[in-house]
Amino acid sequence: MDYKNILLAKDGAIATLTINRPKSLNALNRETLEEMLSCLTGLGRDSGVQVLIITGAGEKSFVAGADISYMQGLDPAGGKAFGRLGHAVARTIENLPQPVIAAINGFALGGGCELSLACDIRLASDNARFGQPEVNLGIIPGFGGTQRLPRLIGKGLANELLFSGKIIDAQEASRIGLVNRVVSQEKLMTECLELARLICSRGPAAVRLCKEVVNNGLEMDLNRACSYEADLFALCFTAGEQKEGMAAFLEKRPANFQNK
Ligand code: CO8
Repeated sequence: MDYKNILLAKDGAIATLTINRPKSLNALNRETLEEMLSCLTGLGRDSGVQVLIITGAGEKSFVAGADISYMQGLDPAGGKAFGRLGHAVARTIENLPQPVIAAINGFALGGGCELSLACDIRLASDNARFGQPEVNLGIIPGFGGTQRLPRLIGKGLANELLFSGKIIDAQEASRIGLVNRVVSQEKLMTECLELARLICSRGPAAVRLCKEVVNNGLEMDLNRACSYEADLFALCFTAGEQKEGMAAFLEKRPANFQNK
């Protein structure tokens, strides 16, 4: 399917979704979010895709936020609909069976920072900048930032970013746990692809179950979450992957999970 605001590329089992509005620093308007929702829904059903990378076009910006020129004319009903669309995109990313890596190649502000928060893993280039500058526009984050940011980096650090709207650099983002690590701009996609390939070499069903139990388990109390983990652990023993993985270890050879 052809999209106007995003690009989708596939390289074997790795898909890359690029938000492609570089002239407005990849700001998210309604059309872009709708295209993302449609594309992500399709990827979720594509068993040939094992890892998704999300990035922004150009060298300056991942996503500089929701599109301010689109939001300017919204009334409360329009604001709610736009917020709900954003949440649908974020929830779809979280609920995708495949792991999602955010390749943060520049500004990740407002909705851009929030988009990265919905991903499972965040790698940033050294020119990346992060912030939730919404209060500077007279609004609050509406794409999950008030919820996912404190859950990821803790309430105190999140509140500082949310209340001040200040922008931090990639090193600071790494120090506070907002991103996994920082690499040079030139190496960002290579690092993301290397990580994606490593994930693809593991048992695909096991990787998907890991994502499911981490995301759902974090919403439960520890007792229920551990019991849930035990159920999914048991499920692993119904699949050929477990037999192949363990046989390979004992036979001192690399596991081959294809078609297991
Ligand atoms: N929306 C629309 N256009 C944008 C945005 C944006 N968020 N960010 C940049 N642009 C446009 C600029 O208007 C400019 O367009 P033009 O060339 O036509 O004038 C072009 O991109 C280049 O930007 P700048 O000239 O400003 O580039 P600078 O290098 O000088 O500055 C900055 C880069 C610092 C990133 C600056 O552009 C900026 O501050 N942008 C706005 C950042 C921001 O406030 N983001 C938060 C937006 S609010 C939000 O995200 C709410 C989330 C709620 C979502 C709800 C559901 C999805």
